[in-house]
Amino acid sequence: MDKSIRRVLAITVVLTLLVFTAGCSGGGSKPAEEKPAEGSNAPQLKNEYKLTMNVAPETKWGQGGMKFAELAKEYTGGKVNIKVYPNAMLTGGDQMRQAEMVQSGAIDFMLNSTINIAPTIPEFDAFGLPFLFPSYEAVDAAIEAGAADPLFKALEKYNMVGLAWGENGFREVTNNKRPIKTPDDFKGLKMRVVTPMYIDIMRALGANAISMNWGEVFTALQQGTIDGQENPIVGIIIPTKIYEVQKYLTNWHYSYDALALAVNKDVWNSFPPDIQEQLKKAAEDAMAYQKQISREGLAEGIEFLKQQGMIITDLTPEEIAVFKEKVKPVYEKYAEKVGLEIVKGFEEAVAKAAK
Ligand code: X2X
Repeated sequence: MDKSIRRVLAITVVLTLLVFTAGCSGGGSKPAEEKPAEGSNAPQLKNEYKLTMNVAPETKWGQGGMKFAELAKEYTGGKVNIKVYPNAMLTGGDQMRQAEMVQSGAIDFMLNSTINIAPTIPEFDAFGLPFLFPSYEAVDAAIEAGAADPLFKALEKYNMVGLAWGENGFREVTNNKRPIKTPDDFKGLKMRVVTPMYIDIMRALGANAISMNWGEVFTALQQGTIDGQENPIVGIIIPTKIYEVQKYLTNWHYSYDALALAVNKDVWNSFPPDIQEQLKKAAEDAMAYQKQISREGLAEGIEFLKQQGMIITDLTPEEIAVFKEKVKPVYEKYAEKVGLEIVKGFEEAVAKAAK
């Protein structure tokens, strides 16, 4: 190669290197926003976070989900935008898959019944154990005493963080065949439930248990594919008009349904401490509101159901004791799955509240 050409090439290489180095060092004037330094507190927020829930926005549960999104936006000064996806639409209506999808990070948040979480995390059957809670006071006392803390701890093992407890409510049974007063009245009824614990309860009572996603229940009741279902009065039965397709309701408070407001752990860890604090407060305030509206108006609600033509059956403590005795083996089986230490924590808080 000619000497002069070689010199030109060498100079070009040196100049190129100089320009490149200057570019990389930022020259002092370039903003550093493209790549925040390691350990920087600059939040890496998404434009939108997804929250899944199994029900329509009109339900009390649904209103709680909407409230959380609203308060999250307000308390973070507009930094965290949560979009609520109702009716389990993100899992194609498969209500038991929502927890898995939050675990994997495909969905960011869930406001989910412990029933739908239990197939993934067995500890979550604790709240619903048949006839564990005699009243809302007992529920509040158990949460206050920290009985449910091991459930949020279990969530962490599944890559999720629990933010607050909400409430679907006490589940009451409805059907189209006859008033239910004794276990015998369940004989042969086609009862829709969700998970194995509830299938076992219905079978222990002599019913024909069918697992079905919530999205299909109204039509199945209407068409007579199933005879009955069980859900809370104020939270679900009234707002979703179940009374239009059901004749009989028994007020037996057999299972308490709690809601967990939870978030994917990696998403949670991506929030700086101030945003975490604001979101935690949004969760607590939204769930306090959600519980309040779920408990209001029960007496009026029952009157309304009667006006709609439903026959309401109330049970005496003695009549409830008969059902309780009948499902005791199911209680014991699932207490084992939940973990006996955890169940003991609940039982002790309930006993203390009764004093
Ligand atoms: O499926 C139900 O019955 C519902 C709406 O209560 C739950 O998601 C557990």
